[in-house]
Amino acid sequence: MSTAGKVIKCKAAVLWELNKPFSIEEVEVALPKAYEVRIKMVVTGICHSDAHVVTGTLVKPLPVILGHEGAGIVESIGEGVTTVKPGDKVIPLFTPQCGKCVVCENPEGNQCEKMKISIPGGTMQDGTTRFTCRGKPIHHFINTSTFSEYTVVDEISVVKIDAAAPLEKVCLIGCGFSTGYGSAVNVAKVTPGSTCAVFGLGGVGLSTVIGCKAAGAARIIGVDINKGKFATAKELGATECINPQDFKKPIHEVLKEMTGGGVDFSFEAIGRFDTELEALLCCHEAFGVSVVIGVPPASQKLSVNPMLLLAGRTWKGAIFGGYKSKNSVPKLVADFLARKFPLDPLITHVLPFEKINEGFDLLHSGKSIRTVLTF
Ligand code: CND
Ligand code: ZN
Ligand code: ZN
Repeated sequence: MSTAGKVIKCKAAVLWELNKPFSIEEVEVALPKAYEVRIKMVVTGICHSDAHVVTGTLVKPLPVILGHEGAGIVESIGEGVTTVKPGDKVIPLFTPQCGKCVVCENPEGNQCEKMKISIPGGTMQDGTTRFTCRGKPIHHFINTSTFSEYTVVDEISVVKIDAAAPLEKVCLIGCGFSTGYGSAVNVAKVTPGSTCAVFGLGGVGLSTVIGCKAAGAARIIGVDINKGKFATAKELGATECINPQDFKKPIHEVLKEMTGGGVDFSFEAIGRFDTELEALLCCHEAFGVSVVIGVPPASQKLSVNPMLLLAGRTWKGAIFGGYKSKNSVPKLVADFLARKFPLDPLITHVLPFEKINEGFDLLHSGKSIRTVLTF
């Protein structure tokens, strides 16, 4: 029975309050309005940014349906939609590409003016929501809300991908893989023969390792307090892995000694002030580039003396690996199909959607890299 033109009742994971488990609820998903797309989700990954909302590290309005690393099939489209049609395999884009704003028109940068990661948001572009649960409107999350059997997104926040793509794998291109990989190849622009340090070897950091290797780095040093991540990091290209807890001195000093003055490129894929500073300090003071990938705690500040940059260091950051999403995601999917990079080693667990809280427990315990939930 066709669902097009009807309100859909389906299951979704609703976060009602901070620091509480997700509640699997029946929600109503309204019709897509003009320039909107309703998607039947097939799979969704769990990323640490979702967990940051649960803990309040990333401030977003509640109640909310989280999830931003999914893949699905277009169920129906609103008036005026031209870039996707029902039946298309798609990936929702938490960083949209409107194609018209100053950022979209600039060859540099990718944070389209239609979405800012730093503002609460929580609605469609028209300021309203398409989700209702127990009679209450439920907020959207960064244009995606993939923790629902059906979701509605703006057309600028979704892209068609190759019909041959295995959705249970390429969903990672919706966030973790592209964020990490792009941080190495687009944002830092890692050079052949260089030395890199990657702080945090979760789904994002390991994808950075893959990117550093693809860019031809000669040395890739993984840094994590969970030694359980080292084997996969080495499989994906890390040449050495170190645990800061094994050393008495700060880890940036250890890294400087290991590399004769500092690494060429460093990446922080954790989301902590102390490690963001350590990552900055471990890159060479004259030519090092340090990239902030991890989402830092909201409404707190890190005090840094600009002297750290005066000798020539570069400190930068990016969302979604600096990729202009609509242009890049279909190409990344094609590259995956052409076996230019692996995704399988990043997917350690596959669970039915209903076990979403188990998936978050695996993330917090450090036992998983990526858990993919299937609908
Ligand atoms: P995940 O939890 O899988 O990995 C984090 C890793 O960091 C784990 O292996 C931890 O053991 C390790 N770690 C924790 N504390 C320390 C420490 N003190 N020193 C060394 N290692 C430590 O997280 P993820 O890979 O899903 O996400 C990583 C960060 O990237 C997180 O902050 C997330 O919010 C952020 C992110 C950013 C973007 C973007 O567009 N910039 C997109 N998605 C996620
Ligand atoms: Zn734009
Ligand atoms: Zn993410």
